[in-house]
Amino acid sequence: MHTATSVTAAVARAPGRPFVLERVRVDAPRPHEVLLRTEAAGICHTDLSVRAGHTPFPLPGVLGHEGVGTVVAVGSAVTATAPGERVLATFDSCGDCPACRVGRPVRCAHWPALNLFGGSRLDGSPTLWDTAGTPLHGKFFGQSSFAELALASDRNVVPVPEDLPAAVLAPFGCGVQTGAGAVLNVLRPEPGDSLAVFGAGAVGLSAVLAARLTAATRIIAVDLHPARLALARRLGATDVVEAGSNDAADAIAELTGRRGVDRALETSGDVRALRQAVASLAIGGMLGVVGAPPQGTEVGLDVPQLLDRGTRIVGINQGASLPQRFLPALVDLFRSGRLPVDELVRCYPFEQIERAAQDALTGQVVKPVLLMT
Ligand code: CXF
Ligand code: ZN
Repeated sequence: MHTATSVTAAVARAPGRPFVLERVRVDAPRPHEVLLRTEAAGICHTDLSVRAGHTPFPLPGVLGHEGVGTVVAVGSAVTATAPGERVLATFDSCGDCPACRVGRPVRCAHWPALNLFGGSRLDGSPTLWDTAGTPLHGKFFGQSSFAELALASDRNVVPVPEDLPAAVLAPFGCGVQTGAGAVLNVLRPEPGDSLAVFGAGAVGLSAVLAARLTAATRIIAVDLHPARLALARRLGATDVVEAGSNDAADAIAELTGRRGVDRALETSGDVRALRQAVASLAIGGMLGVVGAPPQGTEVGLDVPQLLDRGTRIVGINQGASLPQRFLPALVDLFRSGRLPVDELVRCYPFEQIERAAQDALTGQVVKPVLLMT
């Protein structure tokens, strides 16, 4: 017998079906686990991609991977946090594989099982049950935070200040970390460099905000929606390209005196945008890829041209972040006004999760955040 607590959660029952608020039972924490009372949870496109059946995670289950809350119980081996502390939940890692041991948790050998495909603890035990006692898939990104309680771990929670709004802190756990980390940890533009960001959603706009903290002198945002581009400009893009009515690579060539950009970041998950991003690079340029098309998607590339031009294309997971170090730094930058991610957020009561999801899908809202309390 387990001691589980009954709470309300948004259950994704089957691909293509809406979220349904249901009572679920959440397991008690095992030795390295941390139980949070969720205050807020952001919606990321990966949640919606799973729900659409494009990203594998077993359903029925509970999604949500940008949770903020207060610790209510910890397992016997937890020393990193304690009941009463407010924490941000991010991606999970095992702590024990070669990559984790050298401080590279995004390269954890168990990353897919812990964050996506597993739907349970690594040992296969369920963490959630419906009212009929049937197991539901949980542990999405080691948290499943579209619920009033989220079972995280001592490796995927980071303490956060009490005086900042939960709704603004939540998206740091995935979207902000992904966009800002891609720029600050991997692409690292040098003084005078140009950077093009494809896709002005939460990840792309976080990248624009982060680029403004570097000495890059040209920050070009590319998107289909004029409203997104207007926001990108307000947040620090020096130039914008409307991708619907222009060939983005041509427009970028034009903007850069036919040189191309030193750095590009693809956040949209659209393979046409990915090809344009490659075509927009200067000789020796580097493209970071963070936007995920449906599982199995491939893209054609002109290989001789890659060699001639010394192009670097790098996939970046979660901004290559070491969350315990990177997230507090980003939160401090927000506090001092240098990373105004509050501009991206719109809040919804938890009950309106379906409306929030629709508003994200239609592009009306950049980052919907659900408020549980
Ligand atoms: C995603 C990135 C693309 C693969 C699935 C996980 N990360 C966060 O949402
Ligand atoms: Zn995400």
